[in-house]
Amino acid sequence: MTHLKPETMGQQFGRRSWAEPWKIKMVEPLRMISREERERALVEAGYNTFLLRSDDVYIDLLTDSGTSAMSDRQWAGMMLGDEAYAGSRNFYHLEEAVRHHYGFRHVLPTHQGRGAEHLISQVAIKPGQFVPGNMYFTTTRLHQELAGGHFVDVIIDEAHDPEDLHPFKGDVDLDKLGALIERVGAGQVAYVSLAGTVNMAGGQPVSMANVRAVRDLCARHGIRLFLDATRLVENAFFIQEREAGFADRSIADIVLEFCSYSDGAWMSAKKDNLVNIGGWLAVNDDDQFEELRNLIVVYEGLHTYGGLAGRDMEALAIGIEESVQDDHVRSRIGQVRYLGELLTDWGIPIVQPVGGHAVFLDARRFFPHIPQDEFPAQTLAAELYLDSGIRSMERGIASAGRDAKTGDHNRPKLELTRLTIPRRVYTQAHMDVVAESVKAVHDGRGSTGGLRMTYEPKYLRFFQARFERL
Ligand code: P71
Repeated sequence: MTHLKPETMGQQFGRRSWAEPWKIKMVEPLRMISREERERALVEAGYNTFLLRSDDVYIDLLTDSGTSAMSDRQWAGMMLGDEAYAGSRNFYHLEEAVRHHYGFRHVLPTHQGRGAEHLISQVAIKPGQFVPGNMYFTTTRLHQELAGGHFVDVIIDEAHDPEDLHPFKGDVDLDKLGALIERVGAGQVAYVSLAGTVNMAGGQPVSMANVRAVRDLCARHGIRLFLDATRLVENAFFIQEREAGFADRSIADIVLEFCSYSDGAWMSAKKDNLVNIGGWLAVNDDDQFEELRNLIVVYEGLHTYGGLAGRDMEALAIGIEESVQDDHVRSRIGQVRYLGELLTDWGIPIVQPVGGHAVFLDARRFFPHIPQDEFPAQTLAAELYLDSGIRSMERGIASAGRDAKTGDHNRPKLELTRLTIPRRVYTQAHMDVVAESVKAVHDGRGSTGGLRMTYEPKYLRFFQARFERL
């Protein structure tokens, strides 16, 4: 038997290894049920990973949303909750943290990201207006549409091609944006909706040069620019890594500059900001803030809690500060990249370059024999669960929903299954187990058939839809 000399990851790449900038103080046991039990659980869940019980899941890569491990400082902060109905001291800590790290003047807490999306959409969109954005996100677009807006995708074409290696696949195509303004008139554009990074494109970043150019174009036409800041910290990492002139700037500094080109932002704090629940909305304009501050009491709660407990706001204020630390972001994205590099090496089709929060399997190339109307990405999520109890998420035709006018499926170019990595939760060994399971499903791909949808809810159908094997 040949004896292989074990090498660390760093040695394999000819460099010194890096490690997470924390150690583990508390653990949560994992359980893996048998293949027969998984088969039963999957049928019961209608082949939809959203409908599985988490007790039946081994490694949970459904989402990075609300699944982070909080730090000891955040947990200590939870004990300092000031649960006053009005004017909680934790609100002022949160307000200060958002002002300091994102640079906006007015801050409102919300129960999570979509609460903030709802408010900004209601206040900033007049029925019939257009909302250009760098690729849709499910909840963002729905709130824009519920407010009477029409979403228009103005992301660069490269974003729709999983094999294109453009370093900033989240960039806005300025010609597309310019043409829209020309066509409908600046007065009919509610605002530009810019997300950094772009979730549905594979966690792809926007460059600083691009946000500056978008800001200039908006300024020339008197159009506002709002950010989806959900994963803007991860976006800043890519700017630091890839954009000339930013290698020596801190992540915190890059985030602040990026925000300075915008009029405000909504935030799902369940991602970058390292909390299990929470969000915020921040704007600079006084009048717009007055309107939002009034509307929030209808839907979320008083403007000093917005649906959060005092303790939640304290954990969030501390989470914001921890989230912009360079060593944290480097190790977080390093872990995602590690999984992506393993799969790339093994010839498994994934979205390139590997993004910030997840590795996206390209289900079209993974299962070339399954037509899009038979839900290849949903099928892949189901097969991965069957193989090893790993839970992933469909981001393809089921997520894209139906065209509001024709009623037909939207058929996105990207048919992806997302392996989303929670922050500070899993180790490199978990990543190895995940990679081996993806490989096993890939090896057996020829015999895998597609799915048929048997139940379809009206809104955001992917959450509760049910499927069966064809
Ligand atoms: C994710 C989520 C959570 C989610 C939402 C919808 C379907 C499936 C899973 C949420 C985001 C997001 C961006 C860029 C706003 C929200 C809404 N992402 N913008 O990726 O990624 O935030 O969940 O706190 O309401 O799993 P919210």
